[in-house]
Amino acid sequence: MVTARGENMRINSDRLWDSLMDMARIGPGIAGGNNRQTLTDSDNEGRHLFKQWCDEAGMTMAVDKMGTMFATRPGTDPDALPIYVGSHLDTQPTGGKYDGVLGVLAGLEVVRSMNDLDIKTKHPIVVTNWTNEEGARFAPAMLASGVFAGVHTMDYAYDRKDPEGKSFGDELKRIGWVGEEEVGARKMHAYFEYHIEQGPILEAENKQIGVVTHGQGLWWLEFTLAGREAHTGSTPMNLRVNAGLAMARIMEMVQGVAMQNQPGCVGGVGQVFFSPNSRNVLPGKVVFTVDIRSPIQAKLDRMRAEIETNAAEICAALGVGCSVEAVGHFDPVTFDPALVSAVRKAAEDLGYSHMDIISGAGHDACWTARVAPSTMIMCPCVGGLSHNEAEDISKEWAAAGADVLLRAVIETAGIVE
Ligand code: HGY
Ligand code: MN
Ligand code: MN
Repeated sequence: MVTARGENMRINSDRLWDSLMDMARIGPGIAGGNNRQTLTDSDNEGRHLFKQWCDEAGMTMAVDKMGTMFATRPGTDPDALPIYVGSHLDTQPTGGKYDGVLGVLAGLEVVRSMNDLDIKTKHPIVVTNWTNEEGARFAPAMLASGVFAGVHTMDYAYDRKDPEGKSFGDELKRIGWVGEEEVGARKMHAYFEYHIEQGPILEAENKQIGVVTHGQGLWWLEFTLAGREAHTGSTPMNLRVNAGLAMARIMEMVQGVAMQNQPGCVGGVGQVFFSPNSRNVLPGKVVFTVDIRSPIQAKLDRMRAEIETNAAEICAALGVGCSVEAVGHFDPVTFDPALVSAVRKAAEDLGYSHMDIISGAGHDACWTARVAPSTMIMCPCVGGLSHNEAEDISKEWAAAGADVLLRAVIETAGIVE
């Protein structure tokens, strides 16, 4: 039980907000957000700032071979497994200031506040920055936490290429963040991830806290279509082998499959590569990734099957070659009921409005849930907008979720008088 001393326990919201704004200055975007993609020089700069702050808070930093950062605040029982609090500092190319960053810096703020309040806990606390959560530069998303959970091998991860052909392993070495620690060697008592909702529900329902019970499952299906390069002007319509047209029809079909399977699923395309990508050449090759998600396993798998079957028919009708590779996947996840209850109780004790919610986005917690009790806390974001430089939250929303994180973590870590 949190003792009387903990009754009015709150984080320092000014300090949290200042840290968010300081981190946002690293890897600025072009429209007020961030472009601090994984393993870039700006990611490196953000990592060093986070390490400096952790050192100042008296924590000990360890780094594993995927570059994930683990900053430890000791507990009173050296044999007790730590409580982890984390998320990610890498952003999308046109990312916001809060996606991932809020969870890492709120974890730091939890430790800073425990230091201020001179709170000792039985279990150590470990604040975590997972490498390459976004999967924007190197697919798939949640790559380092996936290796940590035993879903991917490190060789697979090191070999992932970015659009310029650079490998994850080479880039991690280049920025100097290949740690000593074997990935997944450390064990967790529990894992908490605080994150903006990245959807419209909490704001629309006027709730301060999302008590996250589940996470959607996901497939990333990378289609490679083979057309025939030809002149866009002199090639008669009946002689075209048009991979671009096939892609357009597949994108329309994906929209239709998602709409036919409502409620509780989404489908779309965010990344397309045309080759040779010349205005007056019909594409010889088109590569694009279909992103489908649902909290319902059967629906997710049915949609995948339907999309792959329909895509093959669309391409056959146009004489376009079609191959597909799953480049990202995780099943729907159920978070740990005891930790979910700790989050709900913390919100109630603090007097914050709250509701149960399913995470629409993927998070590192979706993988840690395979190896340790895990859960998430969410705060609203303006208009539900994320993966957009205009992503925005209020200082009050940020602080409320961090207060809940502080209380839930301490409740789980066990205060020692
Ligand atoms: O794709 C996701 O849901 C996360 O932003 N990586
Ligand atoms: Mn995120
Ligand atoms: Mn994201």
